[in-house]
Amino acid sequence: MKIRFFLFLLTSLFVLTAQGQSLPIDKKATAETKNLFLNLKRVSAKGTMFGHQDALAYGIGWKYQPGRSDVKEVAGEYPALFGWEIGHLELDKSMSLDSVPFAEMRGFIQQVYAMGGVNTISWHLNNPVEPSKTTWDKADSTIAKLFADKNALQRYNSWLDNVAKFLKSLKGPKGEAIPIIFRPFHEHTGGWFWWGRGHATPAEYVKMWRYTVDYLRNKKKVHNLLYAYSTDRFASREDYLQNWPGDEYIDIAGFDLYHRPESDPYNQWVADARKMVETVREIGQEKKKVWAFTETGLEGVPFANWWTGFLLPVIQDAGLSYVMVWRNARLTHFYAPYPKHPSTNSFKLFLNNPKVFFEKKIAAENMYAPVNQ
Ligand code: BMA
Repeated sequence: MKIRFFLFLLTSLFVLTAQGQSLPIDKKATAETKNLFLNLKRVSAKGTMFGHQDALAYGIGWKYQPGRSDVKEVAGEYPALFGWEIGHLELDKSMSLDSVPFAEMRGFIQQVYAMGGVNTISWHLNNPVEPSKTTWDKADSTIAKLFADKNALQRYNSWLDNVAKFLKSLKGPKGEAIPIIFRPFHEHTGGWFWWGRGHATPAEYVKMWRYTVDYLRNKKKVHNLLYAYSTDRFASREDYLQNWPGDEYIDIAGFDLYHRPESDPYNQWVADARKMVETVREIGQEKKKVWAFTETGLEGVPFANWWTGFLLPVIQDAGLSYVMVWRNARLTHFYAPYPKHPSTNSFKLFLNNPKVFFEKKIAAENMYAPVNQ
């Protein structure tokens, strides 16, 4: 009896420790958010979700037609993960910088949640020190200036208030908050955003990140977020971790890397991306986080075998939670196939890979239900 009790204690301790290491960074995360985090970990052992930015909002040759999605028209089903972009929410605009009305976006996010898919949000925010300047403003030391200027900081707080209000307005049928993978200040290893390399020191970046998380979580009581850190190209593990805000500030370790055959040798992207996938896997495993390929794509997908010949070798057997391609904005700027596109056959083969998850497989996984039920 005594031994059985001891064994019971020991097992409980193991389970508790494992779970303790596996919880989202927000101790007050809603039940559905906690469940999503644990399910992301569980499902990533089985396969990788495919995601598409703005998938329900528009595609090649159409805009805002209920139920439509280029991916669905090619694959017969929706992606598993959907990306949304809230740039310009901070400016009190009614639509995003990519012209998606926020009211519509809310509806799309609810639709995704209802069908068991996963939502992620990025934020190409303007420069909070000089708000008329865009996210691509390259003014140096914006973050240092922000924290040295009370008015600017107040402005940034009001931007976060807008973001918090929107995030809290995302509700499921029972009034529960819809969990969101939030991915701010992305691609910081590149120099094209005001928070990027060359325009902010690692210490400034970390300060900005922590301030943002603390404000949303502690001040605004937003508890439906998992936070994704997503670099652009990086050279090594040290490089990847240079701006890491701390294990207690990140839920998902990700990176973005586009395939640009015009500037790189044809096949270089596969080797580079694979190497980076291995690094985020190593870090994710060590730190007990989820890891993901947060943004990628080959503009226009000019290689008919891209999905199976290029993307699949990068993502396979790496425990990635998801891979997301960017938006189908127009004929000169798209990343997912649409009907009759030359890569549709390869896309269908990709979809049928047992380790690639689209909407049907992810719906069957009950991503918002408690794990072990
Ligand atoms: C870029 C392009 C832009 C867009 C921006 C933010 O990659 O797609 O057209 O405005 O992302 O979503």
